[in-house]
Amino acid sequence: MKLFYSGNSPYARRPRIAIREFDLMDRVEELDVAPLNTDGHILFGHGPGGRVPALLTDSGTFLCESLIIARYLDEVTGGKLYPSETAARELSFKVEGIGSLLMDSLFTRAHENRRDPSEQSPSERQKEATRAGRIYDELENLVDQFGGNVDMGTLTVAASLGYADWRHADDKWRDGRSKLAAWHDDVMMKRASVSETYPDF
Ligand SMILES: N[C@@H](CCC(=O)N[C@@H](CS)C(=O)NCC(=O)O)C(=O)O
Repeated sequence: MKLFYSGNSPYARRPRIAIREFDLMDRVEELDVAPLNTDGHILFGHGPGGRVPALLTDSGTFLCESLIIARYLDEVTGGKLYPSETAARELSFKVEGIGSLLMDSLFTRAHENRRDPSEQSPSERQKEATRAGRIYDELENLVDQFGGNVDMGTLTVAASLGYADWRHADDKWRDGRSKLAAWHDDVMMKRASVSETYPDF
């Protein structure tokens, strides 16, 4: 398999962490395809999206969207990416959903921040900043429940918080959220899968 990614993409970091965490390094070749959206870019040879992450399977199927890639890698590993027990599995899905919401919100705001000032929408930025604040708080409340788990739920939250460190340092998401901060900094960042893929900035 080939995984197409770009350096600090939080979406691509999800499968990149999973590949390291669930012993897929010898089965997946990672290809950094930055910069994206250039004329004749390799991704356009496979499909219309041009986004990372994307996975080319061994049988030649091109998969896009991080959630689909996680589902596929879960199948490939015989179910290693999510717990099998029902309650734990539902918690993992719940946490993955919240982590995904955070990623989308942070990414939207970062995109907005980088637009030409004449095109920026202060109300959109505010809406997403408020949403991110609510999600950080929810994660602080939930971390006692999920903190000991290593699955696509917790790995997605780690990827989102790392992106917040890079693009939204002003959020200061650790302030007043000591349990979430300790989980990210002292538990997740101790894992090679998480520290090796942390954004470079
Ligand atoms: N919903 C997609 C989002 C992926 C995404 O937006 N990736 C960004 C990089 S972080 C990208 O490829 N941007 C290039 C573009 O939108 O043309 C997923 O979950 O995989």
